[in-house]
Amino acid sequence: MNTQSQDRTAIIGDVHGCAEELEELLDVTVDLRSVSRVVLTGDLLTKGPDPAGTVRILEEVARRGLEVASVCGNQDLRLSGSLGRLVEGGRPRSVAKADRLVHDRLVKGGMVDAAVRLLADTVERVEIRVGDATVLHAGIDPALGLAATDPHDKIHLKPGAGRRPWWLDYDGTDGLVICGHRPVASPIRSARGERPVAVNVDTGCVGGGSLTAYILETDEFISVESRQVPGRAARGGIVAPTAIEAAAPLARGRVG
Ligand SMILES: [Mn+2]
Repeated sequence: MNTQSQDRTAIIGDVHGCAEELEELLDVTVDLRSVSRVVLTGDLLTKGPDPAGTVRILEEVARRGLEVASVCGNQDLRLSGSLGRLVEGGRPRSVAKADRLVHDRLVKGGMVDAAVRLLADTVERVEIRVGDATVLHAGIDPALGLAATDPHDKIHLKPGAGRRPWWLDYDGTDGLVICGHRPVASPIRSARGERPVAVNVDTGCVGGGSLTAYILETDEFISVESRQVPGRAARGGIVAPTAIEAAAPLARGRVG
């Protein structure tokens, strides 16, 4: 089937308040790859330098007529609760210090109400389907599959001691699953033959890595370097993922 070049999807990893990098990555993907739909893997506003700018850029993108939505990250969920309490006049000490900092920056940038709206939309979406692909924040339990993984795990899943990242054990049965949440040095692409089955697009921008978009229809990764390292010049371009082979199919227990 032919995919219209105007109908492409950019799936962007955890932004964490890195507004400049987000703006640059959106410019690159919209201009070079005719992206018209943006899906973010969540964890939008915490940790990084410019949550107000991040909200403003996402609003502008929507005004320009692009479809834009984010799945719910663990930090979006926590921040959404914190902002709700602060906006309703709750005592600052009742929320985590990190969330107070985000709140103060949003106030300074005049974006509190817009951030509350953005997070209200975000926390509603544990996963977003685009064709046969599913975007979610943290991952799935490969032994249970997409449908049977607890929504809490889809948002919070962390490999425990000795537990492997979910994508190493996912056989692709439930189609392509794309996550963020766990920063990696270069994006992860697990494939069965030519077909990608698992992608991690969080390349740790807020920690000095890069911000990456996965172009779903062309199976390409485009990154811009993080500005969170002093003196580093911005540079965008196509990057090669870490390629891994999908796990062998598992015998799954029947549910019901
Ligand atoms: Mn996360």
